[in-house]
Amino acid sequence: MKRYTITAALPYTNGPVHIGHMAGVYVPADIFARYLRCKGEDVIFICGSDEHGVPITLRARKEGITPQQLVDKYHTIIKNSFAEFGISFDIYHRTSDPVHHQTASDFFKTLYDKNIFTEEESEQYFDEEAQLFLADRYITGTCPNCGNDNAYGDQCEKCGKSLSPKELINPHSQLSGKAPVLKKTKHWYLPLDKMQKDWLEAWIKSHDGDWKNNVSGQCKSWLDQGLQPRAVTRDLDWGVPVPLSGAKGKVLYVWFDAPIGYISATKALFESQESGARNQDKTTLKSGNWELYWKDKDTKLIHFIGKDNIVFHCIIFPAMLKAHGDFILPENIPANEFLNLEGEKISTSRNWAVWLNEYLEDFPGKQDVLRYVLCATAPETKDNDFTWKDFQARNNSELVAILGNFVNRTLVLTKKYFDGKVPQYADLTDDDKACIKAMKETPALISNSLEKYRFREALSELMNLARLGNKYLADNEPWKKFESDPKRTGTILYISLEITAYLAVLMEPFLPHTSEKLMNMLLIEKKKWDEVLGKQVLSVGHQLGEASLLFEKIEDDAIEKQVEKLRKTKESAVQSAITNPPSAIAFKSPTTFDDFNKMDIRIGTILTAERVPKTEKLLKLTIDTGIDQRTVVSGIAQYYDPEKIIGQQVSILVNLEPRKIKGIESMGMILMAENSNGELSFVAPVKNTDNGSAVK
Ligand code: B3M
Ligand code: ZN
Repeated sequence: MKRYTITAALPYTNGPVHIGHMAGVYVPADIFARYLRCKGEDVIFICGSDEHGVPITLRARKEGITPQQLVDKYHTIIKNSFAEFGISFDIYHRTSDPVHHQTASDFFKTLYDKNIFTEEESEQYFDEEAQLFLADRYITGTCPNCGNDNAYGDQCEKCGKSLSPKELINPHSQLSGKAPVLKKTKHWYLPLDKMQKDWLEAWIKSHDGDWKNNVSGQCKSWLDQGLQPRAVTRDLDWGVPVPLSGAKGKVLYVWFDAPIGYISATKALFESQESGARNQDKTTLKSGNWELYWKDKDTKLIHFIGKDNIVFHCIIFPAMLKAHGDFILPENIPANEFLNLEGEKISTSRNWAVWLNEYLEDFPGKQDVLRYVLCATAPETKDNDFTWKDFQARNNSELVAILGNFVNRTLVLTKKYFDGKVPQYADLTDDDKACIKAMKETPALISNSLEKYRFREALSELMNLARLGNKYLADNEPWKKFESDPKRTGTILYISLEITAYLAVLMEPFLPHTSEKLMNMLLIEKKKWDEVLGKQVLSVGHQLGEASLLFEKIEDDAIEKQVEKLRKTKESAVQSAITNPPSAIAFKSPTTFDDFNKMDIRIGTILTAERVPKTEKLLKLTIDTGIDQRTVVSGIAQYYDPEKIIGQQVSILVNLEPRKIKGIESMGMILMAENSNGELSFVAPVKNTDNGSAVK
């Protein structure tokens, strides 16, 4: 193969990414891309934000902001946390970008001009009050399969069945809450039924054995049911407009435009490279042009995804690519299963997740610990569970006790006996030779596993090398020999140092931050694997740099904090179920008028508002209380845009003790009404009232 195009699923931009996404998609994809680079392969690693689709418009509506504002917010959060975590995309693009709109639009037009689509007029649900057709998640109702009352128009999340809106019992609109009516509308369909017979089924079957079992299995069950024509347009105002006259108010279906996002990101990568705009120190410049990475048959296209995206990447996108005619088809789609958290399904809506951006805040500098744990427990063949206890144990008894300990002992002893210079070796024993042999075999073992997408196995081969080193040191005890036999001590440390250097090189795809740190300690340069492995990495007499610990122990209190955070999430879910039951309303216990009177609540007006940096929820407000102007920090950023609330009147508790929040002194508290979904809105006078007016 001449080159590789590696893609990682484009995350929906309606929330940050969590450990489930990381373990299933981004960590393995990154390991793979880094591995290929280490081998000197020509590779591009592509990702970006998936910014269209109904969940985004609904979420924006809920937050009272525009879809563009919503995606801008999460695009930035996601992009930054990927970068900080060391996910080495060559580009992190976005589907609201004009390059993407143009590419997706052209793609559709090509298929249209080739007469690929069928056009069909059908009756679809329409909300008369909102004057909108109700695509996918705009409509909910009872699942015909399991009776779940909150099934969506495209899927029931309880039983997993994929649905069409008309199958829902008792459908109602997410916009008005009313029952929708049926109205005629026209859409364009990709004739998957015909394609199945023509080539698709045969193509998928030709990959039996090289695609993972879970992937082939899902494809087979889709094929067995018989593929149906699939609508690729929607009546919606957020997305890529359908580029046809007579298609006003219609956009491309999000799953039509999103995978084209991989192509537009590639175009954007080369465009920015040509204009010199790209940060060029991160990854090497690519040669050629974007088309080579998508159209040349010597390119291997590999999609990293989660299991819920299999049908789109194994069936629909290949169908689109083939229908277009110019493109290569994916070589492999190593989809993973799901990662659970503390025994329960990760859920964005229930906030049952470890969010990457929060992890990075809570564990600064510990990117590689999470990378390690997520790779070691990756849900490769079945769903798997992440627990904080296991996270701690893997850090303390694997990274610290095995890898870190071996490297540290080796470097410290070399410093002590040989002034930090690589010692001379001589008279290798059988044990030495066996050790060197095992060391030299490790790269091939790792490569073998990675090329089969067995990331856990690959990582354990790496750790086996560290284990081997530890055992070698323990068996040979160089610290007991220096006095009597410095020559032997030198040989033992030389071999230990070679293992350390091998580890530094081989760990790069898995633990890139640690690899860099260790290379700095060894004072060696990052090189392609073939240039160093199998040869002598460290020359005798080479001066090593300063040693420091690679990993540190994670104490119980750090773990307890995380467990506590999850416990609170659960408690607030239970609480909101108790305090917000549909019928019974639980009030707080009685209080006195005097107690109430202790609170000085006034009407004030918001003069300025800005986000508190590095927080998701906090706004810093200046309030005119009629008596003074003061700063208040308020946890409302998810519900109000700072620009839009200037001039808003609020109720403020002015005699609350000042509190420091994120280093800002907050003088009072804004009163908010919280509904059963935990959404907040201001409690304000119904007509404009003088600032300073008392609320009693
Ligand atoms: N946005 C779906 C997901 O995050 C998605 C993938 C698009 S890949 C082209 O599950
Ligand atoms: Zn169901």
